[in-house]
Amino acid sequence: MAGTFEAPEVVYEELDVLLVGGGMACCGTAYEIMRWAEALKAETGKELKIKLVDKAAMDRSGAVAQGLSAINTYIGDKQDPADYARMVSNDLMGITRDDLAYDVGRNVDDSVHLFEEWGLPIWKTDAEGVRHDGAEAQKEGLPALKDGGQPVRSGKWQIMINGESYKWIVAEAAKKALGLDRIQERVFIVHLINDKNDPTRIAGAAGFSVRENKIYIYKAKAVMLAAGGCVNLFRPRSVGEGSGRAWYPVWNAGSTYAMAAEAGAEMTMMENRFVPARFKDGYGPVGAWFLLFKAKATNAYGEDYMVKNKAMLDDYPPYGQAAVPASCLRNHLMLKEMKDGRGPIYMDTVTALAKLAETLTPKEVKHLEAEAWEDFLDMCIGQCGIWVGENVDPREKNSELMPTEPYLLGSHSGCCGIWVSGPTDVGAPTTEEYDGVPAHLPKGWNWGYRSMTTVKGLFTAGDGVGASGHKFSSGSHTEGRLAAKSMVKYCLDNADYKPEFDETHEQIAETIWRPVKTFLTHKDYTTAIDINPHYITPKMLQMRLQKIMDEYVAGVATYYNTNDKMLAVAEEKLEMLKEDSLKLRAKDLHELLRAWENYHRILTAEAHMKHIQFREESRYPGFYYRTDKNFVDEKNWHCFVNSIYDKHTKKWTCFKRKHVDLVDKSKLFKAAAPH
Ligand code: SFD
Ligand code: AMP
Repeated sequence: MAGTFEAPEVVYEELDVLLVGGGMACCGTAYEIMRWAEALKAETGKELKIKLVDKAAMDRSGAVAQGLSAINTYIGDKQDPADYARMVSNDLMGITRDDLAYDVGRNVDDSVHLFEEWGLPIWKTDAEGVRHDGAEAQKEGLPALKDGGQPVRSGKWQIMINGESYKWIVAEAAKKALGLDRIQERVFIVHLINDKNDPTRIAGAAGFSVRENKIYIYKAKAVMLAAGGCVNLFRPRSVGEGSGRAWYPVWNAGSTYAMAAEAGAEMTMMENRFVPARFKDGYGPVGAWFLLFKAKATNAYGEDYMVKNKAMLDDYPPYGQAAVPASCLRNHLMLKEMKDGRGPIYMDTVTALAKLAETLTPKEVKHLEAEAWEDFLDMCIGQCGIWVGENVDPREKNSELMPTEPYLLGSHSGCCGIWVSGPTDVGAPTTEEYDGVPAHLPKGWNWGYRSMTTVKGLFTAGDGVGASGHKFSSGSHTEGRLAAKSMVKYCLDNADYKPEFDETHEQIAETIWRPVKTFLTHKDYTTAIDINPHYITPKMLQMRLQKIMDEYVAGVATYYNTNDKMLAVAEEKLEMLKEDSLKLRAKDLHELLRAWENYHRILTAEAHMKHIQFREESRYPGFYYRTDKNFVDEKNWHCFVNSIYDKHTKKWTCFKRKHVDLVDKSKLFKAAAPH
């Protein structure tokens, strides 16, 4: 359709609440908000106008698109939310918000119970201790989790599911709650709009249809921004023939972080990243292997590097040789082997399956072997292709592991994101007050509405919430639900507020359509559509971004190393790239999507770089190293690093925020040896 663009139609809508995204978090908000909105209508007759907008189709959008094999956060009846907050803190090197983690911990099981009620098959253990997979458990009539049914735990926090249709099930409930009239799919939101009279307030959002020449502008009092994390800001390991393969979903393009930052929201821990250890080339998940199959990872010579290198843990907080070392530290010990030339690293599937066969019945072994395949089929089907293509039978041949390129996210084993208001009833009462109510949380952790960012009316959840990782699918859904309640309260409390935009409809449309105009204006200058001095293709721009991040901001090219000098180079190059992004071209709607995704990636990448530069230590060894400050400095840097972006000057300001433990960490499960 190159060159056949017509001027876009501008569609304008006035709402009370806009939900941006249709992933786990937004599905949680969608489900929950209707309960409060309906109660409000029954009580006052006032009906809130609510709309959910997703760039894709909710049934298969977001990180759970392919399905999952485990729910990684389920507390159950044998541990408590404080244990969960401790685990989150331990895994993220001691700098997390206990209030947020605790709040997720005390509410998350309710979401899991709903998933089961909606039809998600959950593995169960019967009274004799025999495991049944989801369908079998249902057939046998084993009790539901909420009625005391015992899940099959793969790990302390994780439970096994038959989750190929997980997202479908969760989306169906969200759609049913909202009603299809309140849902608009295939609309990509480009930016949020601030209020003309109060720049610290949200007034709406704007985007475009990825199928039709239409620009959508929404006015809203409250906006939920839950558009996932950020993938493909670093050059991936899979290039050329493997290009496009990644662990986290490529369609999570940093929209949450970029749009929140541009709206003026305070960001937190944007230096944090997740570098998952994954099955090489296919990015297959490892959790089930480590936790359910009790497999060990070894260097090329069969040595268990977690045991061999355990003394390396002593240098690091929060607990040195903790029972379960933090994810970054597990990588740190693995990377030692790789850097010293003892790679490749292997998942010892052969020994793990042989050991299981010693204690299990042949039927149980067969079931677990099927699960080994299903784990990939559910979450990462490409890994099955690799096993089949490379003749891998996990009983006979070990598979390589590899730390991947970095990802930015706040819901999995990472904690970058947006600074939000915490729950009002966690923590000890302080001398502070909010609206006459004694505050429970440290100063600056609560300003009335749970999950609201520092921009009034702008809420977030899931990957959007910073300083509190390990929420995963269930915790993200939970956070979406928690936010829903306060969004309705916010609308009630601001019933008379009339949002006014700080830009005109014409300006909004012109900005969004700029890449199209750039293309149409210059396309005839050359005969080769992709070669033109007046514009840059989204693909080329993405490669430039990935090269900068890979080579200067601790990507795989430098074994995750960077330093102050490299960061200064990146700073300059990213600034130029941001300037050049004004020259992005879009020859069709697909490229318009790619253009704006990449713009969001640039801002996210810039935040990441600025935060790493500001934090003068290496807080996450194994995820990244600042070789000029290759240590953890508890005295000066046991704190949050937060930042604010100014959309007018296009500059970031980073600053420290005090970290406080609300949960007693001395109780942490310390053990003699890891694993
Ligand atoms: O194996 C716009 N996750 C796992 N969670 C678990 O509980 N168990 C597991 O087994 C997990 N594993 C796993 C996981 C993810 C992936 C990719 C794999 C394996 C391979 C993590 C969870 O999936 C994750 O924590 C949640 O999904 C996070 O929820 P949320 O809502 O924060 O993000 P989302 O679901 O990706 O949804 C994002 C939505 O935003 C839309 N969107 N819409 C409009 N405009 C824009 N500009 C937009 N940009 C994005 C998307 O379409 C989507 O709807 S394992 O590793 O441990
Ligand atoms: P993954 O497949 O790596 O995404 O992990 C799934 C779940 O297992 C997450 O909750 C991880 O924190 C956890 N996990 C993965 N590997 C390990 C390990 N070696 N030790 C403890 N927990 C792990």
